[in-house]
Amino acid sequence: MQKEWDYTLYLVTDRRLITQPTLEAAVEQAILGGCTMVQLREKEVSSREFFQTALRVQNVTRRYQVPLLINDRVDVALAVNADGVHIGQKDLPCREVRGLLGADKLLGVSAATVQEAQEAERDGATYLGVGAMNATSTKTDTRVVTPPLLAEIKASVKIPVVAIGGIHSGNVANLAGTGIDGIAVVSAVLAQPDIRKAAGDLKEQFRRICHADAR
Ligand code: TZP
Ligand code: MG
Repeated sequence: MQKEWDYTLYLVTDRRLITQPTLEAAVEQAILGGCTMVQLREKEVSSREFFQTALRVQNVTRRYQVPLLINDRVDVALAVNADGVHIGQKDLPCREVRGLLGADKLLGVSAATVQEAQEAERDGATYLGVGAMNATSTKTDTRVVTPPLLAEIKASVKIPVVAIGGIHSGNVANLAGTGIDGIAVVSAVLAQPDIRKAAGDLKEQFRRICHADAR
């Protein structure tokens, strides 16, 4: 039986963007500002470096009891006993990942269509990451999801949905009325000079604008 998680402000990491000396320090500031989940996303490091970084970040997330998910790498997630994994449409199939992780771990799947969303739910996903809601230089190989499609995807599944892609304080209002459970961000938090304040402000804004229809 999985517990209820808080998806309100989901931080996805990118070490290229941090404004702190270390990723752990940046993650800690984001959590102090109110981030409710953390996904370690490492695209250009060795398996050993990924593993070691995961342990260091986990030191922080455990201290604040915030779940840590690992992007793509089920092996790294199992090796550090992370709280879950987030996969995309080109990674191992959701059903296989669920089998490897067991029933209790979080399993997030990126989806950009109703069909992908429903397949992921059927195959054992815990939540969906839907986007990209806006063009973003953080990840350039994305498909565009409009707010009406986001609302349609949310309405088509029972599992929580977080929106991702170029979301910041200037455009979060575009997501009002979609019913989403949270927003996932990289640069709007990690690339800011004051990470803690950026997280706090964005969370407050999302709550005000979107949370009324999130549950
Ligand atoms: N998946 C879809 S867009 C994206 C990912 C990982 C990057 C989001 O980064 P940012 O800086 O919040 O636009
Ligand atoms: Mg992936």
